[in-house]
Amino acid sequence: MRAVLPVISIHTAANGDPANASILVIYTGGTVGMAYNKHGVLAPMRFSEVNKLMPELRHLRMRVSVLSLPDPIDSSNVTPTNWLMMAAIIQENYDQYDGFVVLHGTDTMAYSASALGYLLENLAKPVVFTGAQVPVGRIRTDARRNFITALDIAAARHPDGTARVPEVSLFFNTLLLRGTRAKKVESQHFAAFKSENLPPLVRAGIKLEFTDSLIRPLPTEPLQVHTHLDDHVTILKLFPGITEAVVNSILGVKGLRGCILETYGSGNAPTQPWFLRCLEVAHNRGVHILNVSQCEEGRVEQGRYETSASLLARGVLGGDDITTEAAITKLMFVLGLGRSAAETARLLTSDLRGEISVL
Ligand code: ASN
Repeated sequence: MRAVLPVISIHTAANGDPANASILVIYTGGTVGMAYNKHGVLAPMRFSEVNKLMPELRHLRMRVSVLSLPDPIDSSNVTPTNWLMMAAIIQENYDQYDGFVVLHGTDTMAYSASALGYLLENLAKPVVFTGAQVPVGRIRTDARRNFITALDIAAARHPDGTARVPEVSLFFNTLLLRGTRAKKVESQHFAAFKSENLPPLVRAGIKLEFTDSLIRPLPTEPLQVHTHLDDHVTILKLFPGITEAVVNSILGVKGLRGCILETYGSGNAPTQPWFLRCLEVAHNRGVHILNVSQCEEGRVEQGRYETSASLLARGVLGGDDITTEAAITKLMFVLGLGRSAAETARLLTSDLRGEISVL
């Protein structure tokens, strides 16, 4: 049983304006809240320190409460346990808030936003991930703008009071992207995230421009928060020259249940007999293999070329236009449901949270 985390700070509009929304911020760490430590490297600060650097929070017309993970992390250290904890926090606080903002490091933000997308089924409120490339205490920080716009998006409602973006999303620089579509593409510049196969849900300029037709509709069923992720999974990225020993050792991992096979172009892979035999052996052992393209744009079309027809014949599943980030977390989620092999394969090839475009 997880200890309930205390709310560590609450801001309400300083000028006495009535709050027009109530938002819970979950602080996990990341550059957004880092400072240089005594060794001269960036490390996460506690939110009490971050808070002092963000006096703006008092000027928003919303009530902002903040929870922090017990030990804020660089997101390179994030684990499925952290994702389950974030989902549980949202479940515990779901009725008390209009929306949620997750402050997170950029390195694995697309993985975390994807994982939360799957774990939070029938979400009717916004969950917006954001972070920064430059820490909040630095003059040229992008933290303030990202954080404040994410709060605005989490608070945005239609005239009938329903949320404008009732899904897990990721805001960065000027774009709100679906969590299961986002990818970190930049480590130096501010425009760090892209979604190649789905346009942004919101563009933030002088105004917030919502593209309502792309935003997921409100669910008709109540929120269901899933509590299992199976980490018996791997990613096998192909490259010319990959050897049988490498493929065998990856697919032969004891207890492996699922593999993302990162292929070329529209889902193509070598047709050498040793390679196809490795796949066949893994498939016969019950390993689910999902074919995801190394290309950022476009989609897997198994059977278009001879080099992908051979995969189809060996039980490899087509990942359509899914990102690797959304695919590996989908694999953990679907395997965590503990369904039959046929149902697992059906779910892996179905659109669960807007992560693929079904043609
Ligand atoms: N290493 C940092 C993290 O992912 C990078 C960042 O947040 N910009 O936590």
